[in-house]
Amino acid sequence: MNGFDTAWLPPEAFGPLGARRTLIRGSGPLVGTVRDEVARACERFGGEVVRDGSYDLLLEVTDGGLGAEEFTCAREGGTTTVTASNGHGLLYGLFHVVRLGAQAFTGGWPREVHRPATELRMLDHWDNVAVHPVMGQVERGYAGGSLFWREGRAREDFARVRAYGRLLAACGINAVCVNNVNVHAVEARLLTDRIGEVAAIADVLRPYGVRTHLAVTFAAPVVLGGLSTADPLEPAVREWWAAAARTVYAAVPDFGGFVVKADSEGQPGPFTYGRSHADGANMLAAALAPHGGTVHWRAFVYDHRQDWRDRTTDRARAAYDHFAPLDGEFAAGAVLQVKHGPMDFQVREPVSPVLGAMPRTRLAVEVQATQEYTGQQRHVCWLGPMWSEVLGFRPEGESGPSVGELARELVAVSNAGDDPFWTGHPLAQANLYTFGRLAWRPDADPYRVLDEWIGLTFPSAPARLVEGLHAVLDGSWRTYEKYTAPLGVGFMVQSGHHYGPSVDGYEYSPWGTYHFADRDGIGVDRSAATGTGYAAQYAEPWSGVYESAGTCPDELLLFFHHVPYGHVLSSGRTVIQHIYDTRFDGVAEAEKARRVWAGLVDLVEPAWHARVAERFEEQVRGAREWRDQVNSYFLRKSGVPDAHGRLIH
Ligand code: GCV
Repeated sequence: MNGFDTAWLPPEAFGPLGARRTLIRGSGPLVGTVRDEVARACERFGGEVVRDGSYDLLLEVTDGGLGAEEFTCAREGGTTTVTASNGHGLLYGLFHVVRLGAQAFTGGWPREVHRPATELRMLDHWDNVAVHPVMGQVERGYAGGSLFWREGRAREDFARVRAYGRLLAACGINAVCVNNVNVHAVEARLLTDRIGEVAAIADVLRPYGVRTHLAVTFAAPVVLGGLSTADPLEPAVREWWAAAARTVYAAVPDFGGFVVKADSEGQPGPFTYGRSHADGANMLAAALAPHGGTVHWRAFVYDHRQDWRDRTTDRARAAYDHFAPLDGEFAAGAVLQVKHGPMDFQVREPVSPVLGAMPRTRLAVEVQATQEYTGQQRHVCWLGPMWSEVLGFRPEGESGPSVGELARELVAVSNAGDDPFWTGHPLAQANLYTFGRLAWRPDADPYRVLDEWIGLTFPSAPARLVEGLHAVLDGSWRTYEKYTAPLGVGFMVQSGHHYGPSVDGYEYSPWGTYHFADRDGIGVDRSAATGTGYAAQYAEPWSGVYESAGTCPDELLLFFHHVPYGHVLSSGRTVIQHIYDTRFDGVAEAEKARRVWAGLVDLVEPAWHARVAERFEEQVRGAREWRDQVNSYFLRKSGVPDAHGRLIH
């Protein structure tokens, strides 16, 4: 197992394999971090930090006209040179060298400039300070307790937070929100009398270039300030927030800003006062603006008390209906944080139409690294290919910009906790790393990013291990999709905790998540012609593509259309046969991945290998359960037998 403070630090970059003599020039707090990191690597692997004389690695702060997080890297005459205009860029440059390993000290190459494509690359922690009676300490957390909070307050020992800071810097993440967007009573006070605890965390993350953000409750002026209202247009409320922001910045001078979940799943918001979400967000942006902070205002707003009998309300429409009309009304310091799909982090959803509909709004795309609906870190499910598809989607078709180009920021719900392996399932570390690297460069090839993670995690991995890891991870998202809910229909999970199959688990619930399966067919009609009209929220060509069952991509068919079981997909199979076949295939693929992993036992550190092996037992059990429940349900509903006569119960 990697030590906490040396994870993703393989021996190839320093010592006999890499830099023997490193010269570091420049000053400033993050340059200190670079010095510490290099010193630690040399202590571990060999090599030394020198003050003069010859060197084969130069890390230098120069006045080269580079932006804040940028760096250059070149190799000439046996010396590798990294330059940046400040310590933050230099730190990223150092981690670039670490990623390259021995390759950073081989041959020569001209100066390359590296810069992030997005301004903010953030992890949202859904961590509660106090253990919540239903959600536990980390809402939808599958990696142990919180990294930040323990026994009702900030941890006393921050060694693990420091190690986390360096992991974040190693993959390019520059912001975290340290508490749950569902802000309970104790956590609300982090904004005011408990800000000191936030400041202590910020002090530990700052040397790694990570700014701290805080989730706040919209009702704070009432619940903390004793005001009678939280109306965003009320002067006393605005002054309360301005004063709160001043207190926060006095404690955390580089505080990033607030994250707000308003009018969503029971959280308070501006609707109570007949105000718009732009009114709410702009009030907070105004309070933060004098200090350089921003508010991340979430677009996850929908009616969670829907009557399942009501076919006119469509949860998928909600974010667009609420927010698209507000385009252009948000202040410069307000970022609209939009979930990548219109529903809720399902294994397959179309890309949210909001992302193509708000050109005059600063947008952040939110993905879920924590695997709430993708196996809860008990199943291996590497999400790189899914995120890459989302970021590569072009809302206006081929000639228009991609989501990765439209979004100025990327946010993931964190999958890390105080688990010894960081992420519960050790292979879920790949999701953390991949998110950071895709946030840095949304058009990066996710499979090359996976290679980087493999190189950092398994130093000098022999080809058999690299191939084995790719075999287990590359297709794992599609494998998971195959044995769970079919063709974009989503939500066939057990209610509440969302783990394991329950085909009708949400069918008659108030949450707006239905599949409408009956004896004849399945799916939600979201066409404009006969359904909820959701398909029309897209621009052309997508509105046309999704409108017709004939042109809708197979994998989203049941998201957009209600079709008979005998409907023939573009794959040539009927919907019902697709359901049966893919459930069987998904289980076979999970079983194969388990075998591949077992065959790597001689190449992986025993505790690491054992943890993954144990998770594979559960994954295979779970996949079979999914297969059998889903197939039996649809055989019983449709009465259509499997064309291949396999066992369905
Ligand atoms: C933090 C889903 C999850 C909730 C989560 C919510 C959100 O509904 O199940 O646990 O709340 O998304 O994104 O706010």
